[in-house]
Amino acid sequence: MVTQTVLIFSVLFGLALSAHSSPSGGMLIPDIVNRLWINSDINDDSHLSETEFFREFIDNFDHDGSRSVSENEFVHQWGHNYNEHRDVTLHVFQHFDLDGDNMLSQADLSRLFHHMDYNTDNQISKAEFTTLMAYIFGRLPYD
Ligand SMILES: [Ca+2]
Ligand SMILES: [Ca+2]
Ligand SMILES: [Ca+2]
Repeated sequence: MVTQTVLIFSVLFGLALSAHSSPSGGMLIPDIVNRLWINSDINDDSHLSETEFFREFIDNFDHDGSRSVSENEFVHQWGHNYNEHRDVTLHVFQHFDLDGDNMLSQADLSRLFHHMDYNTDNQISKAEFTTLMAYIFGRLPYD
C-alpha cells in the first residue's frame, strides 16, 4: 500500500520534473552519495572532518541564519543539489535529525559524525560515509 502510494507519487513527480530528470525522479543513489561526498570534502583530502560536515550541512542548508536547518530548508536545498523527491529527502532529514525535534542542529550532526566514525580517528572516510548513506537509503520505504 505504501509502496503503491510512493510509486504513484514518484511517477507524478517524475513527470513534473521530466524536463531535467529521468521519469523515475532524481539521481541514482550511488551518484547522490558521490555528489554528497565531493560537496562535503571541501579541501579534497579524501577525508571528511567535523568542520567540513558542519559547513556542508549547516552553512549551505541554513538559509535564515539560525545555525540550524528546518525541514523546509533541508528539503529546499537537498532538492536543489540532488534533484531528489520530497519524500526521499524527508526520509534523509529524519535520519539526520537524531533528537527528532524537526530541526537539524550542530548537535545532531556531531552525534551523526561520531556515529559514522567507526575507527574513531575523528575523520570520516568515504567508506564510512558510504556505509551510513547506504544504510539510510537502504531503509527507504520502497525497493
Ligand atoms: Ca576533507
Ligand atoms: Ca534536531
Ligand atoms: Ca574515521
